[in-house]
Amino acid sequence: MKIAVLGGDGFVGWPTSLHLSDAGHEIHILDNLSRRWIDTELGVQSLTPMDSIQERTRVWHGETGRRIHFHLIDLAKDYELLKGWLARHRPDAIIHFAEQRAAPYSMKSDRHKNYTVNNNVNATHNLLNAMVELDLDAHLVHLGTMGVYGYSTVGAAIPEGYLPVGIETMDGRTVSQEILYPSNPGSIYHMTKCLDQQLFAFYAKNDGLRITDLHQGIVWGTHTEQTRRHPQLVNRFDYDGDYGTVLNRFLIQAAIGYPLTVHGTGGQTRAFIHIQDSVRCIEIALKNPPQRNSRVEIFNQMTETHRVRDLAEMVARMTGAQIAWLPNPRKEAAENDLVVKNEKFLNLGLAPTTLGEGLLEEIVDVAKKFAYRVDRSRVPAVSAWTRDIAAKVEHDPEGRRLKSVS
Ligand code: USQ
Repeated sequence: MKIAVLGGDGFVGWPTSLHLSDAGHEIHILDNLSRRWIDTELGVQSLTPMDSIQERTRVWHGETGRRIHFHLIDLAKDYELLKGWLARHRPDAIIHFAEQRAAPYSMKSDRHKNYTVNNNVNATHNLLNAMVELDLDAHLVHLGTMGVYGYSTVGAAIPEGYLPVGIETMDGRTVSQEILYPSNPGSIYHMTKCLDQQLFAFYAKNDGLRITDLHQGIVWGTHTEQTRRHPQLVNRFDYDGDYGTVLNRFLIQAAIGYPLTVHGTGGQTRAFIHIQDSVRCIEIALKNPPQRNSRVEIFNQMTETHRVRDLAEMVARMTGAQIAWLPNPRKEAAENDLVVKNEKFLNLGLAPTTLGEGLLEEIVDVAKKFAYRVDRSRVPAVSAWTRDIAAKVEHDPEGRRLKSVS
């Protein structure tokens, strides 16, 4: 297949591009490199040293003889460029990762809120619009988030996208319907993924587009089979308070002797998936497209659920790290249960990689190897969800006053 990977320079986009190239597909990465600019804005860098996208694809070609093509395009801003590219290349499938994906970054300021909404919603809409205009029958696979559901405890498992409901009619009958599970975003970033869902539902209904939305949990790990093949193919690995995600952060913190930054009681339960499974799921989704004129296909792309404090205690046991119980910079439930259905991927052959498989040590080893690149002052999460909360988040675990509230 000829596959366009939008956002193919990012944390999941890059290993997905390698995985699919390895499987024999023709890969075209479209990316505006915004993630690299955001590193510059925040004054942070990936724990792992990353080469330019051109250098990465050159090394891949040298290793495998396979070419990955790169096109510098901003989906949100360059509609005509995107449309022109799609008209010329007419890919069989499009994987859409090209969105700002960090909740804390999206909550940093009014400017960051605007950027996240404008970037994410316009990128998705420009793409759908161009596909219809060009009569392009490509299968669109989108990286959504488990966060569209919210994490509330309702005593029932979260279904894969759709919820059966009974609606009472005016003449006293009950009609059954399946609706999108009520969205309940916890950040501006998560809200943009809820808006994406509405765009997909409309374009599938109105124009018959074939769309799969993958509601992914928190990704952990860094290497995949392909990124291990050469030091310059290494994936990016974020540890800072905006882009680092919880388990990877704890592992890096343990490696550099920094207290593990648990927010609140650590009672938040979240869904997780290893990066290797993430790229496998995307391949499975590509092989199982929905029919034209059917509703959006939705998969829950996660393999396990864990409570944040259990993860911290596990990492502390494994490494001897200290735990810092910090005021929570986010507005979220202090404690929640989470049960998620994920039978669709399991039935299609996914064999989950779980936390107990020795991969945690591998991440600590990677973190130790590159510990010299870590700026400890960028570890605390300083982005507060409201002004009231900002006033409470005063010091980092090492006792320094945080800049954002000074
Ligand atoms: N947390 C801590 N300490 C930390 C970092 C986070 O206790 O140092 C807590 C947070 O308060 C939160 C939980 O851990 O309760 C998860 O935070 P996270 O930063 O790991 O994940 P999140 O902000 O939800 O976002 C990440 C990805 C996003 C993806 C989402 C999937 O950045 O792109 O969509 O995970 S999900 O969480 O299932 O919605």
